[in-house]
Amino acid sequence: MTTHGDPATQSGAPAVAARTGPPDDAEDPPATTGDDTLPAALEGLRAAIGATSFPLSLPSAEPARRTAAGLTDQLDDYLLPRLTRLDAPLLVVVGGSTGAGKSTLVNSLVQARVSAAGVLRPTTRSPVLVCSPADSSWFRQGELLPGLTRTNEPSEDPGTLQLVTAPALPPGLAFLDAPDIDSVVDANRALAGQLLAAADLWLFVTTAARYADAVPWELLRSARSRGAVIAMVLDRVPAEASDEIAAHLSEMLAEQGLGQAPLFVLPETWVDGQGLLPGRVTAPLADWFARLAADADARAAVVRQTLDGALAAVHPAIEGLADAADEQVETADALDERVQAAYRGAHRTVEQGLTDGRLLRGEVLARWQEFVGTGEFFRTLEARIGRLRDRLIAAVTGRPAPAAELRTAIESQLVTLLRGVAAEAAENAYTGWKAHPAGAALLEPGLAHPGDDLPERAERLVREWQRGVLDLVRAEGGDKRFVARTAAYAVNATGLAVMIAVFASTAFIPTGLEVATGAGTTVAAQAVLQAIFGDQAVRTLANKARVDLLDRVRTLLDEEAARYLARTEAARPGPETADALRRAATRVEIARHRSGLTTGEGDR
Ligand SMILES: Nc1nc2c(ncn2[C@@H]2O[C@H](COP(=O)(O)OP(=O)(O)OP(=O)(O)O)[C@@H](O)[C@H]2O)c(=O)[nH]1
Ligand SMILES: [Mg+2]
Repeated sequence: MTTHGDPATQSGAPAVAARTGPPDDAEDPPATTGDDTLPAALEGLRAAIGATSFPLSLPSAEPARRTAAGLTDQLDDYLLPRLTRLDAPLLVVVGGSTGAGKSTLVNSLVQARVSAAGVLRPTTRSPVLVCSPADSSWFRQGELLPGLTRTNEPSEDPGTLQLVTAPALPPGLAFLDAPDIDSVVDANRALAGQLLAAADLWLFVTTAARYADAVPWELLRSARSRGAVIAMVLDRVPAEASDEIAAHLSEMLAEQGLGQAPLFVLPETWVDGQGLLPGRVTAPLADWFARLAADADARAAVVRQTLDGALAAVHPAIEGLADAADEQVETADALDERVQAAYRGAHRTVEQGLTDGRLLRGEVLARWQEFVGTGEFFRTLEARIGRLRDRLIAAVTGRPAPAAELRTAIESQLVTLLRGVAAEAAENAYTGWKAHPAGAALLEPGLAHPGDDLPERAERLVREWQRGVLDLVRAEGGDKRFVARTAAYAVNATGLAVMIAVFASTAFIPTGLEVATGAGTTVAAQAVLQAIFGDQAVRTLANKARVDLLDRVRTLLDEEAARYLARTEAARPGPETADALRRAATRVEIARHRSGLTTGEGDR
């Protein structure tokens, strides 16, 4: 009645043991001392993974986060404890779809109802580990799967591991009945994956009805790629379809590179009053495990193969993590560049505004002409300009001295320009990020506009610059020809002239001057500007004042850009992260080869 696949895999010692040769430790002694040991290398790897994060929302980020979490779990749950106790009992994790009969099979193999089997799906929600009483202290002490709280009672909490002993089970072998792998319950699915990663041997249970489902095959492929030792159970197979289904499943296994995995085909049958399968149905599987339990070398070979396979899979997995970390850094750089380009553009606009005369229009121009028109300006200047004075004063009707008004006009004109470019830059940076998924995820609406305190800061900037110009005139103008040495007003007037010169800093007079005003004042203003620009000393001062203004504008815009850059900075992995991962993985690889674990099976 009992049928199963390739009988060759089930004769003598378990087939998996036959495939793994003894470790070649004649040349390479197992590493046990110093920093080259596998445990030390794995601790280093764990730290390197812990130092890595993938905060930017990229397609590679979520898989990388999962891989990192999975690797960390596997290091803690299995690799590190297993390496320190290579002789610990072999753990068979029973996995598969819900209702496949996993719990029923485990109960039947240990001949006791240790794990509830039932009609409600899913039944098993928290793992149940059954071992020989002799092995219970190892599993209870919690080296393996340290994150799961040990309990003696059945539990629904996926954070617990129920421990049961079964006298029928020989020492050296334990079964872990896992929740279903394709559960609708998220926690079940995650836990099943974690448990399988802690298995020395995967016992994969599927049914005649479900063996073609996709999820199990995905898991099997990943197990295979990790070099885990796998055995398959095809459960509840109707007698008439047995050959056909077994052949088809064998074919599928071969296609997936799992042709070597022992396959046990269990016929559909009735469970007894205890919910156990008849002994004759489970006999081939029970025998296979009995031989494994009795053969310490075979068990050690299984452990080595799975362990080495898992270690061999570390390097490619870490390579993927390192690439994802690099991508994070590159993306952060690219996002930064979008912001910097927007604010560079803003700075350029201000620079242009200082050369194309646009600041010399409207109010500033009107105030300048008033200012010049009073004649007070000229009293402060040297004779060369002074010669113009009489002529100009005649041309310009006397008006109150509007130095303060000119200064205010300059301030408001500059502030308007700064607010404009800051608004434009914020919008451009916002659009630039919005167009990138990782950028969009970092945005918040306020970033589309300049910072709340920008108007205030712009005003302060201009006032400080104006004060700076006056300081400059005072410091440098003391022994210059054009400043009357004593008059405070001269400093003020020259300062304003310097500011105007900054606004038209090429030695040309903006055309706006002509259109904006009546002929008389235009002549005056123009003449004065020519006189001013003709003066080397004023030009020098104007250049310094211009550089100073642009420096301050740069600082202001940098502060604006910082609102964006702080976000990428917070998200950016350190530049060393990816290299640290790669170095740690290389160290593991070297330690693995030196450890004597390597059988060749893991080097796929
Ligand atoms: N007739 C028959 N019923 C079976 C067989 N194996 C399991 N069952 C029944 O199928 C139902 C599900 O079996 P379980 O052992 O609970 O299945 P499971 O894989 O542990 O399910 P989850 O814990 O939900 O993942 C139970 O009612 C079992 O009694 C079998 O070979 N024949
Ligand atoms: Mg179950």
